[in-house]
Amino acid sequence: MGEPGNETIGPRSRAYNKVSAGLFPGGVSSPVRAFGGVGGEPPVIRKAQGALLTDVDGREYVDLVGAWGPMILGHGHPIVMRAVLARIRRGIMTGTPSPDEPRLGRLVTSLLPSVERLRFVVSGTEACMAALRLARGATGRTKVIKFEGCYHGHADAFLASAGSGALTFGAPDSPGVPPEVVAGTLVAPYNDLAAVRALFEEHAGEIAALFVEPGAGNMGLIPPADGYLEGLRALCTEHGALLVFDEVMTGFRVHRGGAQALYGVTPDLTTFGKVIGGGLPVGAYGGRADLMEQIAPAGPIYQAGTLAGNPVAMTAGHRTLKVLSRDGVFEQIAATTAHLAEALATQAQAAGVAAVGLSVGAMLGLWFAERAPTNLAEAKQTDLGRFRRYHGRMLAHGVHLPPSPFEAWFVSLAHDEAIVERILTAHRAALREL
Ligand code: KE4
Repeated sequence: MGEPGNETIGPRSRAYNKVSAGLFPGGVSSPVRAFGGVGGEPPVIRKAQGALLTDVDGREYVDLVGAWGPMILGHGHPIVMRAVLARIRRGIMTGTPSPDEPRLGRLVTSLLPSVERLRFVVSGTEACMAALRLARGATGRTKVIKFEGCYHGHADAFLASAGSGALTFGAPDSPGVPPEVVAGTLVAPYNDLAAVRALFEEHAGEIAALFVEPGAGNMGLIPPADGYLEGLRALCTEHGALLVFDEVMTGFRVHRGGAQALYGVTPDLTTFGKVIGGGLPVGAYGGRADLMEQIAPAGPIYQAGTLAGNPVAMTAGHRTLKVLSRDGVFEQIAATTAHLAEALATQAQAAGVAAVGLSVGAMLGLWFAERAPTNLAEAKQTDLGRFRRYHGRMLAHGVHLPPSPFEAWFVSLAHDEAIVERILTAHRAALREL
């Protein structure tokens, strides 16, 4: 938990946080929720509706976390809720084939033509872990390239950050990850094609796959530079490595067809999470049929999961994507996001605060800096202290931002003009108090 004394947090939130601190590491179910990146205590949220959260003390916040991406329609969308509640009444889980899996699967493949086959799992971590095993099994190679600041879930092989320098073997960035497990994880700076070319040349014939967030959201929002994704595609093709787009966050969020549709670059495999489940636990990996057919039981590469394809989760994901696919819906959310990013930046500059606002589809980034960073090293050079103070002041003024400068903000269909005005009013007040 962060520093005590955050005046925004009411007594009931404090009481819940105290009990949780005695039960869960850091008092939370996932580290970022503990507010360690910004200080203070998190409000304990008991209700969410539309763009609003209400905590256990009855305090209301405009939500820009959006469950870290899934709630792109806002909380409690009537079409999603009606279908989910009806599905629950027909049974929660059977562990057998259901009509709900092919219904969602066909919708996903219709939105992303590169996904000829897919497999549902229950988290983005599981999707990325399975995609790596598939890439290694299909190519007979073991090494993998990832990028500083990109996050592909907490499977051991991905918990590697660059050691000293940029072009180096991964060094574990968590105790419990044996060095040998990340010895084959090669780490390079984002948006640097020369660094990737050098890795492929140095490890010729040994690299199974390159994993990339085709729009980075785990070091703050950092879009791919012009030509970057095309360059990665060409290098992977040239060197016989699989290009894996981790679209857990960008999928259906930066474009209804994901970053691969937005940028026109086709990966060999794609991983999904978040929006694909509409807030219920769904992940997926998919891509070329010749690769996916190597997954058990069709092929020898093993992956399994008790709750995979949960019909209720399938239903939440299906209705979320159906509504998102309606003409004008995605465009409306993207337009709101772009307007908000622009207004946040211009109002900060008017207040004499250096800030850059950017948006990619329905993902938003606000940097306290003169220029938008293009990689993790530059992101770390932005005014992180100012973000910490700003986060606390925005919370005090009723806007719940992701509690870290290294996260993207998530806008939803429920963020209407009135909600946007509430955000900007809080923004102007917070800027005065920094
Ligand atoms: P999950 O296992 O958390 O469902 O997905 C892992 C993952 C994989 N790939 C990308 C691009 C991701 O953004 C994520 C998870 N994102 C974080 C938010 N930065 C989840 C929030 C959390 O860890 O609590």
